[in-house]
Amino acid sequence: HFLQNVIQHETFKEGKASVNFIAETPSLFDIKLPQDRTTKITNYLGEVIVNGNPDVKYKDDTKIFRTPKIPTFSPSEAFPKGTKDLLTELGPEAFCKWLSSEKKIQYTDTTIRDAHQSLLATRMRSYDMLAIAESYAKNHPNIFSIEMWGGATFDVCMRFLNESPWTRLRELRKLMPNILFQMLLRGSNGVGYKAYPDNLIEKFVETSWENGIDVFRIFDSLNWVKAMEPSIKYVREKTGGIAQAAISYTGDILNPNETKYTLGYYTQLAKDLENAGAHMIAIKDMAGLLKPYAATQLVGALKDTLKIPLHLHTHDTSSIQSATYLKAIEAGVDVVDVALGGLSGLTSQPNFNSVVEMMRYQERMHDFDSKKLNEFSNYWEDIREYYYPFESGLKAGTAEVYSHEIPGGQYSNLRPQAEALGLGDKFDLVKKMYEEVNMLFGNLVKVTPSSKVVGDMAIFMVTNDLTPEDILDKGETISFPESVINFFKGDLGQPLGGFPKKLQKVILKNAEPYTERPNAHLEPIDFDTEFKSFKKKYQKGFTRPIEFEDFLSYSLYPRVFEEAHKKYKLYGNVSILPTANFFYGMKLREEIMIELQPGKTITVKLLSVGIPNEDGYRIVFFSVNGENRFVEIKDKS
Ligand code: 3PY
Ligand code: ZN
Repeated sequence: HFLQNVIQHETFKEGKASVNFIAETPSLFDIKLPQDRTTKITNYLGEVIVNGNPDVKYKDDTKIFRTPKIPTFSPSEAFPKGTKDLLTELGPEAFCKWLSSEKKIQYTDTTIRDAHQSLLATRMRSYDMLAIAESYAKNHPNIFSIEMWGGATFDVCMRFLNESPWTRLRELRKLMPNILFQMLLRGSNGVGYKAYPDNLIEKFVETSWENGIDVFRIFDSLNWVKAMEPSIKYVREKTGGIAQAAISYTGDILNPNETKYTLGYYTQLAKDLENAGAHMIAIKDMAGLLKPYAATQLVGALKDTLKIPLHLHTHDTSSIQSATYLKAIEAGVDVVDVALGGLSGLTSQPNFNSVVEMMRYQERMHDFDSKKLNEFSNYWEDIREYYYPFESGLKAGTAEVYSHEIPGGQYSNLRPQAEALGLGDKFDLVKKMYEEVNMLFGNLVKVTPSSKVVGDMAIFMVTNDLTPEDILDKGETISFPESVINFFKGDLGQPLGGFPKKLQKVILKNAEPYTERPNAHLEPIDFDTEFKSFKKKYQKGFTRPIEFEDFLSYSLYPRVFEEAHKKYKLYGNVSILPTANFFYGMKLREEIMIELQPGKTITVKLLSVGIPNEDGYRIVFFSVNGENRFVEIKDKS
């Protein structure tokens, strides 16, 4: 390193180095030794041991974790044929014809996307998914699809888990090559909370397919067909995958006084999406509002209207959604979304294991090995324990959901968001305000990101002790949250029936709203030039090659990527750590195995944690493969 410093020095390169060059150039002695992977990972462990994981707000030191058991499978046997093989063989159109002709009810397993997004604030790590992936794909190859990507998982991967979402996708794909992979795409909002340039969405769709996504569930947070059309087109033109367009369900079609979100509204919306080129339609019941008898009507009407297959998604917040599935299955729905028992129910999806049993010996039964399926449920039940700080606190189903209409995926986030602002005790008020804000805003479809706007406003109003009347009367003097202002400007598109005009004026003050697609205002990305400079900037000092996928992550979430990149430089790949150690560090004398790469495993034992020295640093001693190592960690307490 010293020599490298010498030969790279300008004076030396120009041939001007005198005999005193070394003595006169102290910077030659600035030697940065490359940190090896073991040093980085022990630095991470040391940091969490001394200061905790900043994402863990409460730690229970008495907690004893059970050992999750992976159901047996044969590693040497080939993967049995599944839906992914069928899609490759048939292509999307013929595949969907096959699906329509299938009598058996089909299942999408949402455990590793929506279930943990809705129960555990999206914190599930790849480590726990990868451990079970091959066994699952070999034991249950007859699953229609695995929802495993998109929605909030994309940014949470980088923001809180120090992982690349792309690596998760590719690693899972290798271990589950036979079953369709499904993602949730927020149409023109990609996997973010705002509109992005069209050509970014196009590249994102194409690259997601190349990395392993097959089924793209496309929705818009205001059910605006115009905002979904480009994504449907990109899936059709740039991939061999399935464009599944979603109608987001709100209100109650059974209510005789409903004038906005009626049965006619939904069937027309679905027809428009079919005409826009969707291969399939999904009913996206993000809050779990579709009651059993409403399902009979809605599914029946959609089956009569559409030529393409129909998929139903719900959340079991009220605890009666398996009855909705029963009615939907009777009415002819093709696929339903379920989560494995241990991560099902409440704000998550209905219980896969139990729905399979509900259908046993019935006309549309789809056979699964229940004993094995229950073992997978038990695996997730054990794994879930690691994530206790992220539980939403909801203990039982609640009929309140029919009033506040908070989506399952938002519920598990809204409470911590409220708690962080000191509103933990006022969560009841936040839920009530959510309902009032919805009416104030004109009764919206509420799903990411429109649901976040309503949530932000509700929290803002509770914090500042404001009523809807205050907003209308004194709004001119109030500075509203940024997401609310942007929403009323038209940044998320146009809601059904338009914006309430008076309120829009109050919120926007003098700013002018627009009515065309928000993406129309955005400059396209020049991928060639921008990726080149991105690579140059971020490759420096980075131990893995920067890839185009990183550039997409950066384009969607620049600041989040930047932070994740810094942490990666510091700690390397922490996704290889067992989950308990990632969140809670290590206990004294605990010994763990870490697989640095396939075939290279190290054993790390925590020997001691010193008292802080006068500068506040503690020495943390480990034994790594029998050799002593220490790291110095600043105690931030
Ligand atoms: C998401 O967009 O993340 C959702 O889960 C919406 O329901
Ligand atoms: Zn959902």
